[in-house]
Amino acid sequence: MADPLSAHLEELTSWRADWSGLRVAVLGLGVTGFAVADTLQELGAETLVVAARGSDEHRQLLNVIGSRFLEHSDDAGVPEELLAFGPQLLVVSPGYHPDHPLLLWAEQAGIPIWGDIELAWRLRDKVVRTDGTPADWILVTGTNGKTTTTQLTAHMLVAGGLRAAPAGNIGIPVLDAVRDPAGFDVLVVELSSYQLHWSHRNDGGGLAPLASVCLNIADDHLDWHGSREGYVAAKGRVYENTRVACVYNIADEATMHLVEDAEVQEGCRAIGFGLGVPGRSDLGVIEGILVDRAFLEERHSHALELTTLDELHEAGLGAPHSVQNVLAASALARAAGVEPARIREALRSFRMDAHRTEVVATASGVVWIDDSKATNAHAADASLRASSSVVWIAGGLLKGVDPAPLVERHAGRLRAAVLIGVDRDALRSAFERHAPGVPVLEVDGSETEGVMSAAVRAAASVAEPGDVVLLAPAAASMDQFTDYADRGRRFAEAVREHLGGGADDDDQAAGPSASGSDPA
Ligand code: UMA
Repeated sequence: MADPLSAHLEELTSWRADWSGLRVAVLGLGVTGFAVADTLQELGAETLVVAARGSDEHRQLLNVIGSRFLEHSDDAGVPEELLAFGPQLLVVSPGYHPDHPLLLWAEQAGIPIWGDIELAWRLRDKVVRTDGTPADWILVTGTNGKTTTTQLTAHMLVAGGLRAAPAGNIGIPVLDAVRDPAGFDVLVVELSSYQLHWSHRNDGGGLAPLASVCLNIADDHLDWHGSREGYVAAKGRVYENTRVACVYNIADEATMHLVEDAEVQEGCRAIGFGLGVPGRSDLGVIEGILVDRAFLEERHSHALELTTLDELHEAGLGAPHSVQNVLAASALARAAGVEPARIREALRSFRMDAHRTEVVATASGVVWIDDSKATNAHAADASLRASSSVVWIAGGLLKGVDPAPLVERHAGRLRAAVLIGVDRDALRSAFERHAPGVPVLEVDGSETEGVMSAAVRAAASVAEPGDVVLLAPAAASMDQFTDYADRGRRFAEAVREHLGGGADDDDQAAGPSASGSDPA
């Protein structure tokens, strides 16, 4: 662009750089858009926030911070007010599809587009450590297990005496963490494929994490990325420029290839994790003991004990996919220098979040489990594997992914299926083709109210003692619920209402046994 200010964008790599007067269009007014506008206003930039919707609270707050809001429907062309504003930079919220008309317009007009992650990286020196350097970043991505691994890693770092916090896709905009006056030694940043798509632009942004992991790759968000290749490429960006350790999943070759293809910094190591006996430079399991064979001098002959499978079972982390998350988090924490004994301590005190294979109730020999967080086929797959006889509540927004392989794989363990949500056709036909013997019950309607009560009633009508009723929808929730948490909460309420006083007292005691199940 002719505007001389544009030339300075590449110099804007510090909180202390001169951001004043920069005209920035911010796309989206959710938690990200607000954090972006708030940050830039504080730095003296001029912001115009454009979005199809924004909460009343955010809109009011924009007024308070001196920004402006332009409500603009997604298909209404480029608004006059935006043209008149003449943005020199556009910062986009993660939920925007790359083909969004305003992004296509910005590209054509030569306006640089950044994501919030890139902006946060440039501003990470707002609060520095005693030695004057900003917090290190550890990046976590993958199709499933991101949030748990992010939380586990942060928990281990804190146990190791570091000031650390989780941020990013987990729900806390990284800009909020970067601006926290407390300051951190390490930020553990969960990144979605959307956020990775918009990061690592070559104009001065380039994230350089201490360590990074892509936990696994299965089909998800294909409608957003256009293809599996696009999705995988976005995930691969997590490893670019890593300084100490690129952590990958030995059981998922695609993650190893992403490490091989990544441009990393000199001396950075590839560290594998897996449920088998670890090779040198890996973390793994030997006779029920989780060990580190990567971060020690004598790794050809020794291994460091981290914890045992027995201890993980006691902490509710014994399912194979949880063990994988623990190994990945341990690798990241070890890369940051946390001692094995501190990792063990952290694992003893860690508690899983709600809606992740949470036992809601046990009654008449039936265990009711909320895994609403299973928003894609890969997560539902791991959840289904943990039980041998399941009444499966599934459906919602399938996001362009075919559910047939999942149905085919688990047909043998399904007592019945209860289908909810808008994309029931694809699920119904998958059952017709691949599991014709499994009874399929459907809950009509697209309203929030009543969906879960009807689903629970349907499940109860077919469940038998020894069964697990599993809400693991393999789909996003937004067609009928606010989010996965809302879906899980309503499920739990409906279960309690249905059972009345009939639930066993010790409903947390029973649960699906992960022993003997395949690794996820
Ligand atoms: N908007 C439009 N048009 C669009 C898209 C969005 O106008 O085409 C507007 C909306 O009207 C609203 C705003 O953009 O004003 C919402 O922005 P957003 O969808 O990017 O959501 P945020 O509230 O900013 O939250 C985002 C992440 N959301 C998504 O990626 C969809 C949050 O991840 C993340 O926690 C937060 O930033 C902080 O980093 C949520 C998520 O569902 C949990 N992530 C997906 C997942 O985990 O599968 C990727």
